[in-house]
Amino acid sequence: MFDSLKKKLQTIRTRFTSNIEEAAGVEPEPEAALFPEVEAVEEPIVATTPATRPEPLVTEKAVPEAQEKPTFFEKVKVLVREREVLLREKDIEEPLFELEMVLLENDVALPVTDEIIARMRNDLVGKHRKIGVSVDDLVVLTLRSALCGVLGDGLDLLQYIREHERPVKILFTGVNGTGKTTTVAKVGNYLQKNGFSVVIGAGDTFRAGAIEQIRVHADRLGIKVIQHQAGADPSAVLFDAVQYAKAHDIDVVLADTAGRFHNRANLMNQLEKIQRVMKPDLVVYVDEAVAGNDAVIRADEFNKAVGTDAIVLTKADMDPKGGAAISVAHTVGRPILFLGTGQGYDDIMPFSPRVVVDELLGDEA
Ligand SMILES: Nc1nc2c(ncn2[C@@H]2O[C@H](COP(=O)(O)OP(=O)(O)OP(=O)(O)O)[C@@H](O)[C@H]2O)c(=O)[nH]1
Ligand SMILES: [Mg+2]
Repeated sequence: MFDSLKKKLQTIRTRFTSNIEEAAGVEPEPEAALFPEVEAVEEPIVATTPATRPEPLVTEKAVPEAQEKPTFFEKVKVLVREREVLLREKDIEEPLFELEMVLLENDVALPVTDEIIARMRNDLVGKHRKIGVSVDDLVVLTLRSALCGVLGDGLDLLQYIREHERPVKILFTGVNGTGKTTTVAKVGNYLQKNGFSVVIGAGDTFRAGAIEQIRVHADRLGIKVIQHQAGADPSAVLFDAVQYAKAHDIDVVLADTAGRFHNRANLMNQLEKIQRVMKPDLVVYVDEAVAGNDAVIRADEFNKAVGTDAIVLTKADMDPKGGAAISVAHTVGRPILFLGTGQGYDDIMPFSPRVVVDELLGDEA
């Protein structure tokens, strides 16, 4: 997942680190003032040449004192740990530009890229930054905070369901073939495993074979499906699914729908009708991570057309770039709920910005 971006970020980390180390190196740090005895340690080393050795007593006297003092290596370590550096724009201009290019190449949307760069600049430039044991720590910390800043908070579906009146009604929308039906099945499986009862509404009455497809998934998972015949009004199907849930104390209704593009007026009107009739608690927009910027643009258009409460990005397992995952929440202003990570029922990951950033900044295997 996101391997291309991950590799590039490793390179960028190194670039930032070496630039900051360089900047720290030219800073007139008060090393001598902090540890004046560093010089005194160096003197006897020079004095060991037999021709210039003045008084052997100097080294003998130094031995008991040296035992109480830190060694030269320890002093240097402390110096590095204690060092503060004031970074200027020009110190990190180059790696910032490289980071910008890497993000854009990996399909991170332009405004989101700008936001990440601005956060990095704001965190690093013109401030006294303490350089820890490793400069890389500082870089990772800053990059982590910039990425988390645009990823938002995610949405914990289990907590959402616990806190809401049952049945919680979730409507899945999106363009054709992105993984809506598979996601409905995966989410059903995930909720059942977490102790919630589920019913699925077969709301795609449009595409041939769609009802049969969701039925096969649901049968495998032992989930009840409410269905009408092909061509029926999806609002009626989903209304029935909600009624069934109410009558049987089912916790969650998952509504599958036909794929549609936001500019197909009749299909979007149909979606609005579904919303009026079913009154979903959550409208979840599903798109595929591999679509990159297209997915982000479509998600935004869908949100403007019919509203969106959360986003699922499928096929993250096939996406080396990660641009959509990084951009979509910030662009649409709605959280990512899950990432789809494969074709199996368990291949779904509740979206946690922290876990995604760990994955991106983790050390390469
Ligand atoms: N690798 C991978 N494949 C996925 C994932 N999610 C769905 N797919 C595959 O994507 C294809 C389309 O999935 P569907 O669930 O039928 O997509 P849909 O959005 O319901 O399609 P329509 O109903 O035709 O609009 C199937 O082959 C799925 O197995 C995922 O997370 N990873
Ligand atoms: Mg489908």
